[in-house]
Amino acid sequence: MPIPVSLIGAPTDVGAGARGVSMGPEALRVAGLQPTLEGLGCEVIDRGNLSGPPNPWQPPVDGYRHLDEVVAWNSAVHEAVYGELQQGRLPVLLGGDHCLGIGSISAVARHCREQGKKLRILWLDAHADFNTSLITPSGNLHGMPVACLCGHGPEPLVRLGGHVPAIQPNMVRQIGIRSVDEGEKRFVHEMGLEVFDMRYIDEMGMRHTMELALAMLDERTHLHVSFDVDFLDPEIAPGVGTTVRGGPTYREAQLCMEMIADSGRLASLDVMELNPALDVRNQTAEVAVDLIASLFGKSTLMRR
Ligand code: Z70
Ligand code: MN
Ligand code: MN
Ligand code: MN
Repeated sequence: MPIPVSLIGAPTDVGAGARGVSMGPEALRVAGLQPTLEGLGCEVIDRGNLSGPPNPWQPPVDGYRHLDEVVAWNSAVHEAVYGELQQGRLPVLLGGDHCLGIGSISAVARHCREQGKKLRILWLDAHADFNTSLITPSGNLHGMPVACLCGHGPEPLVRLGGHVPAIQPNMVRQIGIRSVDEGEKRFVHEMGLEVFDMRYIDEMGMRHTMELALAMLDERTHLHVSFDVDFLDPEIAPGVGTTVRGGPTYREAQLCMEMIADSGRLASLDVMELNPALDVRNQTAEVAVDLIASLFGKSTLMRR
């Protein structure tokens, strides 16, 4: 049976520190996301783009930049993702900045509670995105979604899915992390987040890392992947707001995606922080589409 996939564009950069990720959804479409997934046997509907307030480009207030706009966009994302899950479809959120992971994952968590499913979240990112208003160096909400989902953040974002907190830290596995702020580092440790940082991947390899990140999944597990494109090394993915050196190579990233595909549990996906304004001839979007193909089961040979 073909996998029913729904593409949902969320063209905004209200949570980011640089303008341009609002163009991410269209760049992914131009790079051929829909035909690529169809070529792998998925049944794909492109729902088009959500709408929301423009980016007012204001300084932070009480530790948050553009909080009202971020709430409006996340509410729209929450309803859209929840609607697709209720119809038995696999939502692919095309960002947009990573603050939208709050709307997306709170919807996934709500669906899992209602369906009695277990939830595992793989957070592929250069950043831990675990800041709060008290420790953020920037006030940018794309640096705070994991903390918000775990119940630490502004009231309207923390209760978006109706259940506080939306998720438990032990549902999350972070992979590829290499840029964490000082206060954020302490908070990650305090909350006991499971982080496979780049040092771990260097020492143990991507294969071992993914075996652990995907350990103990079963047929009741909903696997959500939140893919921040800055996870990738800037050599292959220059088109992101903040490049951070020392990320996974093309081959490491492919293996990561292939092992997720092999788990057979992928049930929702975010593709975030792609910035076409900083890209070179859409190459980062093309790399992202390549990797998403692997995530949906593209492989070189027949697998046993
Ligand atoms: C920093 C902050 C960030 C990008 C997340 C950076 C956050 N930790 N940047 N994704 N591109 O401002 O909170
Ligand atoms: Mn479901
Ligand atoms: Mn991120
Ligand atoms: Mn990031």
